[in-house]
Amino acid sequence: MEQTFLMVKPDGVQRGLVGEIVRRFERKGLKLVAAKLLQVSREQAEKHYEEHYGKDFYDRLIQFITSGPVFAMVWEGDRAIALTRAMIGKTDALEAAPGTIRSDFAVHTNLNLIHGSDSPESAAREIANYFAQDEIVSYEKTVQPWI
Ligand code: RTP
Ligand code: MG
Repeated sequence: MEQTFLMVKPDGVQRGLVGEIVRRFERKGLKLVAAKLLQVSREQAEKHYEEHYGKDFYDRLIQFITSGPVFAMVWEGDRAIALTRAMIGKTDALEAAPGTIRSDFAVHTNLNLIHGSDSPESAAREIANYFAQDEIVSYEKTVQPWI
């Protein structure tokens, strides 16, 4: 069982797409184990995007992710990291496959609505950047054996 960190970015919150995005992962059959609306701090943003430090778009990323509230979540399930990345779609909306979140709702690479962890290591690091251990809920979902 894998956990992944997903975050509706400030553009998704402003556009009222939190419900639509959550709905997709719920219907897929993944399990929501933590969620909250928050304002990303400068320190959290730098940790979040440390792999992009020094790139020409780094400052824009930090500015954007701290520009308004985000909806942070932890989802759990078999192969949750790869599945949610596939549902999110490629970084550039133009390359994202039809039916993915970015293809269906995004126009620009820098306003691409949602972040998803890309490996178990980044998931662990990102979950710890936004959630305390006691904010992650452990529970049985009775529908799980049917998925
Ligand atoms: P994310 O981390 O947000 O889930 O997106 P991703 O894995 O698809 O893309 P990543 O390579 O991690 O890049 C993080 C965010 O930086 C912006 N970006 N801009 N060439 C560019 O101008 C460029 N490349 C990346 C995107 O907003 C991307 O989501
Ligand atoms: Mg990434």
